[in-house]
Amino acid sequence: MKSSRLRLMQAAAVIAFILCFASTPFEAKSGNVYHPASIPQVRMRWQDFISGPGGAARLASLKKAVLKMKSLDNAPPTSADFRRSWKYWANIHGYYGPQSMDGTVAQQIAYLNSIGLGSDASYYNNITDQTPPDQIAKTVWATCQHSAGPGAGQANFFGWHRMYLYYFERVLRWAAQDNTLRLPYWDYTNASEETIPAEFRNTSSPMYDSKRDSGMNAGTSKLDSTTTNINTALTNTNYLSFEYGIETGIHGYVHCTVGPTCPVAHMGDVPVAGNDPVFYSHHANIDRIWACWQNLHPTPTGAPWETQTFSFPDENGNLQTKPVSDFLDSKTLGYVYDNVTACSRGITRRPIIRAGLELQTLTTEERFPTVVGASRPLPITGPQASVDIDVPATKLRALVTPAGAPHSSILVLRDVKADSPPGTLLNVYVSKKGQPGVRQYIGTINWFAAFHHHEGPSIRTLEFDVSDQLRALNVSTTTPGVTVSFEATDGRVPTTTVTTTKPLAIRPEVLRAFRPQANVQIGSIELRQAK
Ligand SMILES: [Cu+2]
Repeated sequence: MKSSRLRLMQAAAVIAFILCFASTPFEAKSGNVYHPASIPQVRMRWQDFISGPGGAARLASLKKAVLKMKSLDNAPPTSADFRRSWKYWANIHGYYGPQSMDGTVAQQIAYLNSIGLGSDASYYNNITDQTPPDQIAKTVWATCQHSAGPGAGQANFFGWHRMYLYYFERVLRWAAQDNTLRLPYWDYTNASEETIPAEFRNTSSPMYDSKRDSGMNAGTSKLDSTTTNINTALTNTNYLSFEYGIETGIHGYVHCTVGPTCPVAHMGDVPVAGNDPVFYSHHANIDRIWACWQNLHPTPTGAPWETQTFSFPDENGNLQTKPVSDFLDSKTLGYVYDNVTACSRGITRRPIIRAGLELQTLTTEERFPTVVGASRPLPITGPQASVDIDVPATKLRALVTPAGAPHSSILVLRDVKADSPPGTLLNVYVSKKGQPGVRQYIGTINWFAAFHHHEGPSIRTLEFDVSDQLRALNVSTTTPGVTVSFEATDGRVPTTTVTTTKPLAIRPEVLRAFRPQANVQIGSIELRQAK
């Protein structure tokens, strides 16, 4: 029989072990300053990250890490150092090369030339073909995931990118030798933070990238605060619909608008987007938006996407393979977001409904079964286009729920496609039938990840919650339908723009950028009513 002293010592050892390892499910490297922190640290808003006590030290640590990673770009290709390099982490998102699904740099340039965008070929200067040097690289390069849309079983846009940032951040900590370093996020959902943060625009900073829209990089252009408002998106109770909406909405919009345009390097082109330092603060914000949603809605458990596994190298260059389910709670990953309980801009107009988990797997057609009106196919051959949807006045009126009710109606844009990149984004508005001058903004169509030179253009179905817009339009018992209109935009607004309630004229550079030969087509537009 063991002595009580021995049992006490065993218990102490067990407690010490738990204290050391329990807070992270991952392999802790004891003795290393960069082992996954056992106490969650805050991923901060960029402007808080760089200011206040410690701000200068935090920024210095981040810049040191980025410089260190960039210094390893030419490390021996099968070394752990190469797996810690800037280039390697960009290649994990995507790359060009003879073995890449996306083809070579030369093929991308030839594609741009073939569709009349040859003037953007210079953005590919100094971008070189990459070849995975070993089995680890073959396993992890170009593995970025997209969401499959409402009702689909697999959906790991959020899951894969959270894992990607987690391991990237571990490498950052190793590179800075700073166990407290966490990725800051660029919070463009805040209407006062629409300009790319100054550090990323400073040409002598390691955070600078010349391959962006020149106005965005000069700070004379900024994002459009109408497009970056996620108030309505956060009220979406369906996980797959929310994920798809964020990916095809604000996420792609920021890529194409920092651009210079889609599909052009860096941020506008999937295979090379991860080369731009602002990519990681953009995706930290997308990850935070997911955390915001998780804070408001129950995350479904046991969904097929949670058991999917992905592989990344850790800061020691060792391959790690984990299921997405290990990454649902950021606290266990060593970070939490500030402001995660206050993600909406001001007061939301709608309460958050904590919907049952069964709702998470429903398709759009199951959630919004009634088509109250549908349009004819709409070709968009000019920078402005519109189409009417006839709806009996009583049916339209019935869609208008009191302010504060759950979302009651959506607009589904079926089979949105184009032969080649349209050169601009498209803002989408809804108005009373025949009155497109008095319109409500509902969303922006971007073309991030929509074109690949090796395959035809993707055909996407997009959906927009229009409950608040229909209420604001004040449709009456004599309103016989709605008009949906589209207007070309480059997604940017001059920083000197004064807020106005009147629609502004389309700027000349946007008119020049719009490409009618892209032959944008909207298969049909349906106005659908919730169950
Ligand atoms: Cu992205």
